[in-house]
Amino acid sequence: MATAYQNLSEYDFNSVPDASEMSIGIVVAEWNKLITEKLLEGACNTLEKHGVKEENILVERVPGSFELTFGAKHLAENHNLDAVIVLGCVIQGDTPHFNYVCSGVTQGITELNLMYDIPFIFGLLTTENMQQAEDRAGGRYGNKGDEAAITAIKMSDFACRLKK
Ligand code: DLZ
Repeated sequence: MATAYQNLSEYDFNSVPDASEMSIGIVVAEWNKLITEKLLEGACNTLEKHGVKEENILVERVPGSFELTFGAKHLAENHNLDAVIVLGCVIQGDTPHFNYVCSGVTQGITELNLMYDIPFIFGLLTTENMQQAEDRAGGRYGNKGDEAAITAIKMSDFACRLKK
């Protein structure tokens, strides 16, 4: 959770493994596109900063966050990837819809992590309002996309090391 104590874009550069041989899939939700495109930009920039080649970053878009699980599963099944990141932004409204979408994605991504040998990274903003989302999409609390990219690199390195 990003707070004044934890900026999403701050990390120790040297603690991140070399990612020049990694292939990473990213599924992005089109709902709240102004936010999710910023998450995507952050994720791609951060992956490339750590060596991932542009041609080894596979980006696919789905209509909303609820579809992220399906999109991530299909990316994993049809491509040779080291990790899949999902990026979305669910903003609380007047109905309980927010809760259903958030718990659907959380459960879906958890299940994918149990089903497959590659990590699925949860880059979903779940906020009360647009300001909180902006604060976490390149605003004062950093960018959730950066955090998701670093996590993808670390977890795919983790999976690779334990396989040997
Ligand atoms: C329907 C809906 C609503 C109300 N809000 C959001 C949201 O804040 N963020 C988001 O990513 N998607 C939202 N959606 C769309 C659902 O995720 C999904 O695309 C539709 O319910 C169709 O399955």
